[in-house]
Amino acid sequence: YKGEKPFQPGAQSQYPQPKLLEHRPTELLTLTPWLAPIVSEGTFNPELLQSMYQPLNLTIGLTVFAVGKYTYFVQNFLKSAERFFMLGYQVHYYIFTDKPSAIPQVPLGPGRLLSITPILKHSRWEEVSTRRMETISLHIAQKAHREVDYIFCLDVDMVFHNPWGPETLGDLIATIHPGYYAVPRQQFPYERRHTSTAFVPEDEGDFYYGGAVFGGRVARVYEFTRGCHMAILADKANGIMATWQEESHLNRRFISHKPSKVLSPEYLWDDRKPQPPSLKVIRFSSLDKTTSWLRS
Ligand code: 2GW
Ligand code: MN
Repeated sequence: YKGEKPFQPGAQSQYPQPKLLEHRPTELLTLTPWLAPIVSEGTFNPELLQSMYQPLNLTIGLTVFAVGKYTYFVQNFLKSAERFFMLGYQVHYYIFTDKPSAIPQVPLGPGRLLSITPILKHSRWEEVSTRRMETISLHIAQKAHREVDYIFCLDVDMVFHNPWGPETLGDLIATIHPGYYAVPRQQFPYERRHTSTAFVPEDEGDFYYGGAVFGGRVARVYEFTRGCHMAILADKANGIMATWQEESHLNRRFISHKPSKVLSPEYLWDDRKPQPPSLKVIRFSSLDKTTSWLRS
């Protein structure tokens, strides 16, 4: 940490006492079998976390890709991030795009920076998707490791609707996919072909995680994205592309390299789905994209 003042226990004493024997904070599971917290509304005290993390003077990186027609999403993504993402912290947005001139100017709050990195547009969309792990790992090694403490890697076809704060910080962060949180693992859309390095047998797996939201301490995200990239390269050498591209590899890797914290689907929702009663807030959600014009 580039830390300054340490947390003073006396500074924030006015919060309810934690009770071992009473009060389930949420209907959702709050702890994985490997003792990683599962973050959802009610499991944490935002003011307390704020008073603990604010003095650490952290910088949070955020990577997004906007290639081809997806530059369309950048404006609303950034506007909403300026309203809700890590307010009161230093934030560094990293936008990877084939068309820097198409990135709109969005006014940024104090302590918030944006840099644009030009990348090539690959002809097949699967390439765009699988190159993300490579691009992120290289960018961390070359630049971001010096500039940020934590980094999140997000899809751009999404918007923030509610606060996203220091409760999301941890060594290695995975997010439960909104489509599969109530589904038995046999039905997860893992890669099921033995010939892929992303292969997961029927009786393995914890949660199905979304490729649209992962992160952690910058060094851990480097290892993670590099590991995924190596697995993608191995598949490529064997002429195989995993069912859900890098999302399949991400899921494979999170089985052997467990996340230290898991974000509930509050942090990765889908606007086309109604909000279930078990989710108290939706913080980050994908837009209903008309795939016809975007993906053609
Ligand atoms: C993607 C699919 C088909 C055609 C184009 C693209 C595309 C993606 C593109 O033309 N330009 C581009 O910048 N992207 C970036 O990749 C963009 O940041 C986008 O949010 C991200 C993932 O593509 P997306 O959002 O269209 O795919 P989803 O929402 O179905 O993504 C899930 O599955 C993907 C694997 O195919 C990823 O793992 C993703 O993280 C998942 O959320
Ligand atoms: Mn998406």
